[in-house]
Amino acid sequence: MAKKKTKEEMAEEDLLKIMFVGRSRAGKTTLCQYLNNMDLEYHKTQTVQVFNNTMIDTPGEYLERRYYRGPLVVTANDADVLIFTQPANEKITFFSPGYNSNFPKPCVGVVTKADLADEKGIDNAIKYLKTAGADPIFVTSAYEGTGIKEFLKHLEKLQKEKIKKNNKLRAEGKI
Ligand SMILES: Nc1nc2c(ncn2[C@@H]2O[C@H](COP(=O)(O)OP(=O)(O)OP(=O)(O)O)[C@@H](O)[C@H]2O)c(=O)[nH]1
Ligand SMILES: [Mg+2]
Repeated sequence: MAKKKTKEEMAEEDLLKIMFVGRSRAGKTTLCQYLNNMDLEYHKTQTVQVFNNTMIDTPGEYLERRYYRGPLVVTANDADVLIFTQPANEKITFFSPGYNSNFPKPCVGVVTKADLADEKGIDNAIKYLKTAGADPIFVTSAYEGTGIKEFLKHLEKLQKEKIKKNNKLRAEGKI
């Protein structure tokens, strides 16, 4: 079997690009930091930020303010997959029902801050994400590292699918 390529060795167009969406302080940047083995440091995201050429981090305002709906959809053009994030310890959501229909892409749900909530809070966050059209949904805590392995495994699967699709297009001379 061929040796798996590192991200640096992979062709740019083969890299799976994921984009995080969620309200301010939902835990998007912390999750990006965790996934990139960085120290978890709080920085308010002021504008779209790209980690490692594969993760697009957006400011919470992009979801919260109607004014930013357009930029959010435009930014999503660069992503293969959207990650809707909903904190487990929040009783409200900024995701409207069927929010996924704004994007012609797979939308995965991530419940964040599971360490701050009880089962009821987690179930509620899952419900909000399901209603927003996210599927599948992972329950995580960047502080405790829970649920991240399952989330990464799913991303790995999507990454393989993207490479397979691109290889097919290459064989057909389309890319
Ligand atoms: N307890 C706990 N706190 C968390 C977790 N993830 C993030 N936080 C905290 O939540 C706060 C906000 O996290 P960020 O990752 O900056 O949130 P964000 O979604 O990027 O917010 P914006 O940049 O404003 O859109 C920070 O103080 C984090 O330390 C978690 O899993 N557990
Ligand atoms: Mg942020």
